Amino acid sequence: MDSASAVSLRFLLLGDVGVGKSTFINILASTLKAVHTTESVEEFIPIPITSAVTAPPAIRLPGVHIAAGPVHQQDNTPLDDPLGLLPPKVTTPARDLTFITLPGYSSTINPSTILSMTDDYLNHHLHSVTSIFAPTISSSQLAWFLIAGSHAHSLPSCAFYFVLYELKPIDILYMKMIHERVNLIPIIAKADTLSVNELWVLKKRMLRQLKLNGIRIHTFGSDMETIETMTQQRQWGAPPFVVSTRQDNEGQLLKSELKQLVDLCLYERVRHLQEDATRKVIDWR
Ligand SMILES: Nc1nc2c(ncn2[C@@H]2O[C@H](COP(=O)(O)OP(=O)(O)OP(=O)(O)O)[C@@H](O)[C@H]2O)c(=O)[nH]1
Ligand SMILES: [Mg+2]
Repeated sequence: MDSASAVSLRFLLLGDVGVGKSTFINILASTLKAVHTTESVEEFIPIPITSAVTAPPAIRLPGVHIAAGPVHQQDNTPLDDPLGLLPPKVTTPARDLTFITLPGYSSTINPSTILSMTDDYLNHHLHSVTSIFAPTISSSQLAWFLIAGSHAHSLPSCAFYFVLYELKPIDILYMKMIHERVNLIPIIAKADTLSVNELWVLKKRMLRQLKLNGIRIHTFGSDMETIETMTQQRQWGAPPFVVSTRQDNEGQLLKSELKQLVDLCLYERVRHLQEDATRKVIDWR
């Protein structure tokens, strides 16, 4: 399969300094099959003209790019295919994944610098993806391009927003600023440092706080009632996703929904991610 038919996904990692963003990328990469290349990348975003004259000419963001081949699943039984001559069935196309990290708000004396950088980052991508087209392009044509031509643009598919122990007022401010422009997926970081009971209390409280503040999160096609019911019934696999990058002696992740999150984002619900990201571009323009 050539790269043109690969699924191109771009993930942003947001959240304060030291919450585990870099470790998360490494652990996620280690769960992928058929990885061809993993390389460090940098993204440069021009600073808007309105910013202070003393500001550097561009924002430089570190990232990781992973090129993964198609995942084949051989579902022919030995009876159907005794000599193993039938081609394997492709279940997942090749993937072209980019992870871009924005600095945590404690990395500067003034946290609003980081919020405004994120604001500039999102606007830059929305402007560049829409400026390719005549303003008269229909919403359906634009949607088609954004999904089918994902290789031709670098619009983020979603933002993983890492929260440690509680949603602080600044997190709420941050999320409110971005939720209409990017798919927001809240992550409860370092879950191994909390008891299972504490995790459920936190999950429930976070959903309530998000709702109270009118923050819309990406739900992979489920409605919010379903997400709330899953949380009430203590069923894993819904946002906010509990993530731990710590492993036990057998290499199993401790208290983590990382596997479910990876399955949803990279395999099962890619289309929902792309459609929701597209809807946001259309609403924004
Ligand atoms: N207990 C625990 N520690 C973790 C986990 N993930 C990361 N850490 C530790 O937390 C520290 C920070 O992790 P990083 O991945 O560097 O965090 P970061 O968000 O990339 O940090 P900055 O890039 O500095 O903002 C390291 O010492 C990690 O080993 C986790 O799931 N559980
Ligand atoms: Mg880091």
